[in-house]
Amino acid sequence: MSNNETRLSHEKKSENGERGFTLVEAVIAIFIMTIGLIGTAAAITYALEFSAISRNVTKAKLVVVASIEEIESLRNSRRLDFKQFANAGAVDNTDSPNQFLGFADRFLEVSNLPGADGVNGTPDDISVNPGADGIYGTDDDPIDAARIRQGYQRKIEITNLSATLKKIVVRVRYSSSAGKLGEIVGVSYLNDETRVTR
Ligand SMILES: [Ca+2]
Repeated sequence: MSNNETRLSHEKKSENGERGFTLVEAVIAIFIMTIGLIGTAAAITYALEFSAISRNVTKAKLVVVASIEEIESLRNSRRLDFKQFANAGAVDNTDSPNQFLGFADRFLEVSNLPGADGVNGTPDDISVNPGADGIYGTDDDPIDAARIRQGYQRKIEITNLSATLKKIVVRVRYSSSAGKLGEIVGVSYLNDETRVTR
């Protein structure tokens, strides 16, 4: 066999038979691909979680705004007297047509059932009836759990700044990452519109 023939047969080999992957190369390729996929999966999981949290934050903000607007509306409609806007135990019901027990001084489930007093954020929310003791907002009230907005809790704090001005702080807790709770706080000031001369 001449030298030329030998070279030819070598060239033929590399033209036709493209050399396949060795087992080690395949394993390395799969390993690199797996790392890439794990990274992608982690990014997708993070994006989904982040989007769920931001949805909860948006809803919590809406609850804060709605709570402040409801309080303003209660004042404007004179459903409650200005002096009645207070937390439980601090309400002045003197000479008021509607008796009011006050906003709860603790976090309550947020619901779309304001209870017997028609005001959201009070202890009788989600109570279907007053229970055996005949008093709304106590522990024996049967509740309508279906009306609860799952994952949100609200607390309304009212401070008297003067005889005609109150500070309203609305705190709404929502589900954040890994079972933790986030909190959105809204602050508003309520003046005694009934005293404003028109
Ligand atoms: Ca209520």
